[in-house]
Amino acid sequence: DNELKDVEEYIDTIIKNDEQSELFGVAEGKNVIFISAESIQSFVINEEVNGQEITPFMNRLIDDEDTYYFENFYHQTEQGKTSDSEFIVENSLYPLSRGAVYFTHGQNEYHALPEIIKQKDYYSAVFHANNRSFWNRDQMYEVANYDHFFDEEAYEINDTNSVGWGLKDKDYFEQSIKYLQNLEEPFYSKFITLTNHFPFELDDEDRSIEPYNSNSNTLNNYFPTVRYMDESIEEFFTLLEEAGLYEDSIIVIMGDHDGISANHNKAMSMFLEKEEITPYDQIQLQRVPFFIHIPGHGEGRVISDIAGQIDVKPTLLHMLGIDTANDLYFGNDLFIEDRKEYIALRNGDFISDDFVYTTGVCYDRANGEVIETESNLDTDSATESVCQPIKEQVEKELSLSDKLIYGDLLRFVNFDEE
Ligand code: GP9
Ligand code: MN
Repeated sequence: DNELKDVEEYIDTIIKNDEQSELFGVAEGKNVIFISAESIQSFVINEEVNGQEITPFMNRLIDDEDTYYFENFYHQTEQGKTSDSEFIVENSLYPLSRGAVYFTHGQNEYHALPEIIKQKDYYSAVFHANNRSFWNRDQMYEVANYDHFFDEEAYEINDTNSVGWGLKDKDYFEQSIKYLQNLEEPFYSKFITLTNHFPFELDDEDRSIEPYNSNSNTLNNYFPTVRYMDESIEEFFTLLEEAGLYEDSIIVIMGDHDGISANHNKAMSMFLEKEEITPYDQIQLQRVPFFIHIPGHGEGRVISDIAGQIDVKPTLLHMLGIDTANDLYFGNDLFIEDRKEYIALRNGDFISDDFVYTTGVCYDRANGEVIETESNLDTDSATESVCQPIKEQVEKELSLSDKLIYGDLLRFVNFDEE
């Protein structure tokens, strides 16, 4: 119907183009190991607390010639938190502005990544040591066409190997490897870590660095659990090598969403050595790490272009050598030149190549200076505004994504695989 036509036309004209990425097919036939890293924000990367490096492994990974690291990559989640990030990555659609789309629209039809890669005979599995119905994952994973979900019942969980939300990340990766080794190849596997989750509890024996010292225990305890997750991922790399899985895989690491909310801004400003956390800073704090590690590739680098979770699906599909001409999505392949010039956050805020727009104010992205305030954005002089046209485009894009979801419109699309 008409709404679907609107979406298709928008995507054809605004989102997609014919440019083929230099990395198209680079991971063809390889396994994909996707690590959803709980609550990690980019401000901890290449930083120290009490004179100690917070993420030594990830910092080294950035310098590795096999790694692409995106330093201006934003999470785009809302109330659905981890599940929103999963939804964005699987579908390259926006989550909803209220509630969790995993719950509210779990009956829809989607055209998710695990389903698409079946055309290249990929087997797909999720590893997460929590109850399978949490975030309605059991239903959504089926809808997304994952072949298997290794939930908490696949793991041995007891008092000594758990903390906070459950199984400790190091034990989780250790116990996962036997399952991974037995998957049909090529596989797409998603690992969702848990230890670095609010309220950031950790046993002394697992604490390699000391907490920070501020008025926020949340921020204080965040650093040791981030470090623990960093170590657990390092150990996972070693396990993959020992299992002979490393060479034939690409490893993606993505922060799912922020871990430290604006409630802790006083402590955060102390840590960042800033007088205050402005709305501009608050947006910049929504950056999460994004790594694509391709063993043996040798051409990795740090990429500064703005990027977001919405871009992950087309990027990965193209790396796997899958054409997306018939797919519907709102992101761009991160390895093409000609991309959208903005990353839309779910509340209508955005980051563009030049601007950061939030709380009705348009900031210079380069230095955080105020360029325009609400008064000259929303008036008749809007035609002269630099942020207003992008703001309107972002609103349109979000509403088209919403239409797809509210109307369950993907059920009318013939994606015509193979
Ligand atoms: C729960 C875990 C954390 O299974 O993924 O969820 P969150 O609270 O971050 O959305
Ligand atoms: Mn999470």
